[in-house]
Amino acid sequence: MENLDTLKEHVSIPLFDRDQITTSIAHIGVSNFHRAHQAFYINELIEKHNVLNSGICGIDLLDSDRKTYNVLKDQDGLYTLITKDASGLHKPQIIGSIVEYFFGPENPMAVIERLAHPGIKIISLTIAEDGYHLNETTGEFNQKHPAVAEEVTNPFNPKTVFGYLTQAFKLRKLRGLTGCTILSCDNIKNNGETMQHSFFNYVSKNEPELLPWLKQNTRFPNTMVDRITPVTQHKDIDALKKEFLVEDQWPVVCEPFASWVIEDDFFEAKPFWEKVGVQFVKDIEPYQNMKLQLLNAGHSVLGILGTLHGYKTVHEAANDDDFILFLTSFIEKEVSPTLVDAENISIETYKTTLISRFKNPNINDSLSRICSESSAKIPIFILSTLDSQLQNNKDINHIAFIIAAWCKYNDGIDDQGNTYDIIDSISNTLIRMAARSLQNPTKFLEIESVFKTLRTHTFFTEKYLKYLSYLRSHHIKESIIAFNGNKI
Ligand code: CS2
Repeated sequence: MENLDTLKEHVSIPLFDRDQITTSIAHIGVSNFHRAHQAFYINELIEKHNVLNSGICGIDLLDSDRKTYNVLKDQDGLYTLITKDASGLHKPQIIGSIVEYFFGPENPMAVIERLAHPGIKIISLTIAEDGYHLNETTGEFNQKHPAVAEEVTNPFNPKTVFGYLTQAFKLRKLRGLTGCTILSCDNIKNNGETMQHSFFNYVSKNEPELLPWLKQNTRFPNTMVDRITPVTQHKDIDALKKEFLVEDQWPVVCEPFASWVIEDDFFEAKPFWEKVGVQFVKDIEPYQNMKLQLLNAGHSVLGILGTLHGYKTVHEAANDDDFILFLTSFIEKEVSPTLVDAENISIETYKTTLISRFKNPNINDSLSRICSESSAKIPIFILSTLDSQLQNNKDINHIAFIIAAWCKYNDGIDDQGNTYDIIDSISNTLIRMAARSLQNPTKFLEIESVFKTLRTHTFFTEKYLKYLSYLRSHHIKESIIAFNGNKI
């Protein structure tokens, strides 16, 4: 990565002078997704529209991010984004919008100072569905989380995003500065509001005198983010070196499709991101529902059902006609009735593109990525649809089947006899309750943090129990075929 000029014959390189860039965005959680999405959009903004004050300061806070921190530091924040379409066209592009990079565990005060700097106008986040530490049942911030318990006794060495933000905003207040916009880019409903709720709840418990200032000095727009970005594999690194002569220790692969919709509710004037296709809207709801309930739910369906069969990737499951028939009929009968069209987006077009996005064989997205943290994903992606359908006395057969299949998924063994890991922060509970459901089939529904009171809803449980019993004695493929043919 040292000599960008020598690469330009093979890949596109940033056409701007990175030394001229100033930073106005701090991003916490420099994931593959961030690097394929926001950092890509900002790179376009700087390159095509010369918005030089849009640089990103990348920040990671978890010990487990040390390896990625070392790589990005080594590469001066540069990395290759490899966009792969279904026809096999690979377009590598070096992204230069991350111009600074900080690592919390190495120097927490430097991170706090950077977040407190008045030049930072937007603090964006990808901290994953389970990073908001909200107790699903009470709606309260989970003060008992070990990282939170540790940082409240040592506030200048924070562990969570909430601890860092609290210290940074205390400094801003003390220095007579203003606040900024906090932009959640995670796949959760009303992600901005959720962040605000978690953060304000945390502050009211741990630093209550900061709260009135924060209320006046911050904004939390909701967003919808979309671009399929798999985990980087060794073969991507090797192919980049062999085919394009680029030595990158951690490139990112993604699909051509990208979309970003944001509520127009910024602390200061909204940024010029419309120039690169970002859509600013008044109300995120129709956009987020469409995306979470179609794409993310579709992923979870293929992930759970596909893993049970023995498939390893999204495209394998999406290219199986029985699986896709099940998915499309779930979408038509149970998801579509809960969605409404919104400005500049047609649900019908999104649905059609979705299936070809899933089928793209070059993305190689692993079902283990999709199924990871399902206990946080299923309530957002699938149970919200169930709620609306139940409220309107509409069809819920597919969802009952999917939840029954998820129970069986937690047995950890596929129909070929191979085992797989359950990657989830509550994996012990999932595995235990799935095992106990062999004797007592409603047991799995007793996981309150996921299902709340669903087990008391007999209209749902009757169907769920019927499918669970069928799934326990048949392979998933047979069960899907029977379901599709209205035999169960
Ligand atoms: C996936 C998402 O994590 C998941 O389960 O559905 O990461 C998905 O790939 C992105 O939201 C695409 O926009």
